[in-house]
Amino acid sequence: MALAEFVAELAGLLDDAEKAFAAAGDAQALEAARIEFLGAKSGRLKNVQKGLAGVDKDDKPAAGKRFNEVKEAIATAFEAAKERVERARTAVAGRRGSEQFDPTLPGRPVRLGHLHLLTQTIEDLKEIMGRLGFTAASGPEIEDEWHNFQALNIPPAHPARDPLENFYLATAGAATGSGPLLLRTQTSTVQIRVMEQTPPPVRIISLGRVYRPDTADATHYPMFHQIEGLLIDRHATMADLKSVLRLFAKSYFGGDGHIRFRPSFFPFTEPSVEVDMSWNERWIEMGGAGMVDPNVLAAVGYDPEEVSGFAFGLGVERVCARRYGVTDIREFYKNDVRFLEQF
Ligand code: FA5
Repeated sequence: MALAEFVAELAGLLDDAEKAFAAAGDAQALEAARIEFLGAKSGRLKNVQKGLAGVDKDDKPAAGKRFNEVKEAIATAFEAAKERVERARTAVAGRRGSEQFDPTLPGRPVRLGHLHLLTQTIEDLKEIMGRLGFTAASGPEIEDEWHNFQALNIPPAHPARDPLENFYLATAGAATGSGPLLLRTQTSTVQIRVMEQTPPPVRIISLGRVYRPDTADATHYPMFHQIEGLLIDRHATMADLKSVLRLFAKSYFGGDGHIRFRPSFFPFTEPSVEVDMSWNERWIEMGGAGMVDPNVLAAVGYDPEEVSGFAFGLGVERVCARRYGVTDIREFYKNDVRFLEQF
């Protein structure tokens, strides 16, 4: 074979190879082109190399040199194409956010939370009652029977003390020697704790969690919050109790905050009332109240002949639901942000 013919064949091969590598759009197409031109067994470069044997003896060195140059040029063209395809691939992956980090992109905004509606409500209630001169007091959620029952004029045989009506703690009392302990069922316990510590007059509220084995429904939950109020003074009367609760309802619910009182019974108040709030043309029970029973005053060392007082305990979930139009108090505890972020 003449040298010129061999060189022309090499030139055509290089031209074809460069075009094929440049046209390959992805790794798969590039690999197909590589096999076509650089394949070890029957690639086109290999075939041309076989033609080298037929070149005239004197021209062989020149032909071999040119073959090596073209072989290198094809390899260079392949490497360049490979780099290009790789760059395109990582750019796509980077846009998907997996491999490349782009520091010029704007940051993701942080979602700020806010206080839970019930926490806001507790603050609101403290503020309103604060304006009426009541200061906030607190007590433990794990209580003994004296504060949850006995001092509140609830004797041992009373059905309210039934283990099925309470969350007693199986071992805690035995360990401390304080008698049976339970999760408090009402914030009225704090009345006792405050009166044991403070001589009259007393004007406190207490807000906190209480626990009862109640089945959850739209108006009940096994754990809920109460706001307790207690006022002890000389000559405190039922009229004072009604005024305070009416003022509270007007302040918290606004213009349509009507409440009514129904005769009722609590062991620790005499007389006792149930307090209802109006809601959508209906009356919903908001809490209990009454004049502190003389037995309770005596139990904490007060003189029932000297002082009198009133107490009330309202359901925080209930008043909050009424104010914000929430029709099911279970919503407060689902932790669904779509519900909570509305308030
Ligand atoms: C009491 O707990 C009395 N300690 C209230 C009291 C205080 C009376 C001071 C007299 C003097 P009662 O069990 O009715 O009362 O509960 C008071 C309020 O708590 C109810 O009116 C209701 O608003 C709310 N409540 C009761 N059970 C639940 C519950 N399972 N889930 C949500 N709220 C409840």
